[in-house]
Amino acid sequence: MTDLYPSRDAAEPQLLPRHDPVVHGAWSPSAPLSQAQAEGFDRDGYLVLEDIFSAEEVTFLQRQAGKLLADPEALDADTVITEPQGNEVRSIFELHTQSDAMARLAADARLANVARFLLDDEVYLHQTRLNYKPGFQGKEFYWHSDFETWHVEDGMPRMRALSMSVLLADNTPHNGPLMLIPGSHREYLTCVGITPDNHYKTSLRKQEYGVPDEDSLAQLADEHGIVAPTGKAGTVVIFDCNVMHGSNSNISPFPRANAFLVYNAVSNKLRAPFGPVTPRPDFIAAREVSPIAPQSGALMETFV
Ligand SMILES: O=C(O)CCC(=O)C(=O)O
Repeated sequence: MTDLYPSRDAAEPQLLPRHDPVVHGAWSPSAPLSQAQAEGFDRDGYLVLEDIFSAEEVTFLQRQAGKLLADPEALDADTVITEPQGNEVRSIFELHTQSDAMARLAADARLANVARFLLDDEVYLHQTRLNYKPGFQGKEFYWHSDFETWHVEDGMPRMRALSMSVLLADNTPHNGPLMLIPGSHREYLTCVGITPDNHYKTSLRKQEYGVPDEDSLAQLADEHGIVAPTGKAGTVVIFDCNVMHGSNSNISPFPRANAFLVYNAVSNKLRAPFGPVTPRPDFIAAREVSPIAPQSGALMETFV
C-alpha cells in the first residue's frame, strides 16, 4: 500500500498536500450544522459550538470530571499520565470506559451526529482523554498535528477523524487554552526522526518525536496566524485531525480542564502503524471498532 502521508522517514521536513476532504459529508438543510458552520470548518479546520449544553448539564459534567481527578488511584494506572516534572495529573485516558457519564457525553447526539456528518460515516471513539492544567502548574502541549502521530504510530490510514474538546472549565486567554493555526489542516507537515519503540511512555508527558520543526511552524503561522478560542465551560471546540495545534502552560491561578473526544470514521479504522513501531496500546488508540449509537435527551437523564 502506498503511504500517502509518510513521515519520520526523511532527513528534512516537507509540507505535503492533503489527499482527503475536510468535510466529508454533503451539506443539506437537515445537516446538524449550518452551511456557514460547515464551510467554516472546511476553511479553518476548527469550529466552536456555544451553548449546546444546559447549565445543569455543564455542572453535571464538571462534577464527573472532578470525581475522576479527585481519585486517580481508582482508575486504571496506565491511563493516568502525570506532568513531566511532578506528580500532578496531566491527562486521564479512556474517559469513556472509566466514566459512564463521559461515555454518555461522547454518544450525545449533539456531538456524535456532527461527527457523523463531518466524517460522512458511522463513527467510533479512537481516543478519549481529560487534559487537566492545574493553576500555576499545568504544562504546555507542544505544536503537533494529531494525524501525524495517529498515522505513524497507530496506523490510521486517512484524514477522516476529528476531535471535540469539551471545555469543563472556563478557557480564558490566561489559563492555556487550545491554540490552532487555522488553514494548516490543508497541508501535511512531515516530521524528522525515527520513532523509538514504546515512544508513548514518554511522549504523553512530553513529545520528542513527531515534533514539527520550527521553520515550518513559523511558515504556517506567518501564513495563517494563530487563534486561541476561549469560552465558558460547556463550549465545544471541534478540530480536524490534521490542524496544527498546541497550548501554553497555565501559570494563572485558574485551572483548565478539557475533555477531548476523538471520533474516527468506521471506514478509517486502524491498520498496522505506518512507522516502524509496535502499535500503541488500546487505551490510547482503539483497535476495536464500536460504532456509536447517538443518544438524545439531557446528559443526566440516564443517571437518575
Ligand atoms: O489540552 C490541550 O491544550 C492540547 C491537547 C492536545 O493537543 C492533544 O491532546 O492532542
